[in-house]
Amino acid sequence: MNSSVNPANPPLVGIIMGSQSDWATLEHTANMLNALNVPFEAEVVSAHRTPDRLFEYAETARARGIQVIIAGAGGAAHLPGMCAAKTDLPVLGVPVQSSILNGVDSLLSIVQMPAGIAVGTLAIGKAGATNAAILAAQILGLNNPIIAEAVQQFRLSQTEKVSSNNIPGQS
Ligand code: RP5
Repeated sequence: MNSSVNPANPPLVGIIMGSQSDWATLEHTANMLNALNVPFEAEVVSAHRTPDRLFEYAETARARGIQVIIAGAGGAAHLPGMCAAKTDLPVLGVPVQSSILNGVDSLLSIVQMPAGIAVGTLAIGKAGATNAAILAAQILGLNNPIIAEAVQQFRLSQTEKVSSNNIPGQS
């Protein structure tokens, strides 16, 4: 799951997830970052099962060149909030669609941060995972015109797809 990091193009986004089982969701984040040519790394870091690893990850991320962290977790999803507590980098939280409560548990666990520590919370599942990548690219694009242009091109192509998409039997 660890992305192969190109030393000439070090990761700007860190994707972390609470379990290997979250990859089916966070894979959509990775796919969109790849589509936008944003270098990233991806790791399993659990708030509950590997808390020391989480603290180390969050505390060292900025020094390693990471500028935005995307944290996905399901159920009692403390990963994004605990990560945000240990770094001043922007943290985007992706609620994974859990099997028992359908991801509403994940969403509420991530979104209801107490005032003072911020997590930007996305939608449950694939849409949130995809949009987390786009939002991360937009944040990076504030200081990186190449990434800003990639986001712009993606939006244009998306608009064109909708415009040229005839409804079957109606054209
Ligand atoms: C959370 O528990 C993970 O983020 C995952 O969504 C959920 C279930 O994990 P597994 O039991 O599949 O490892 O910590």
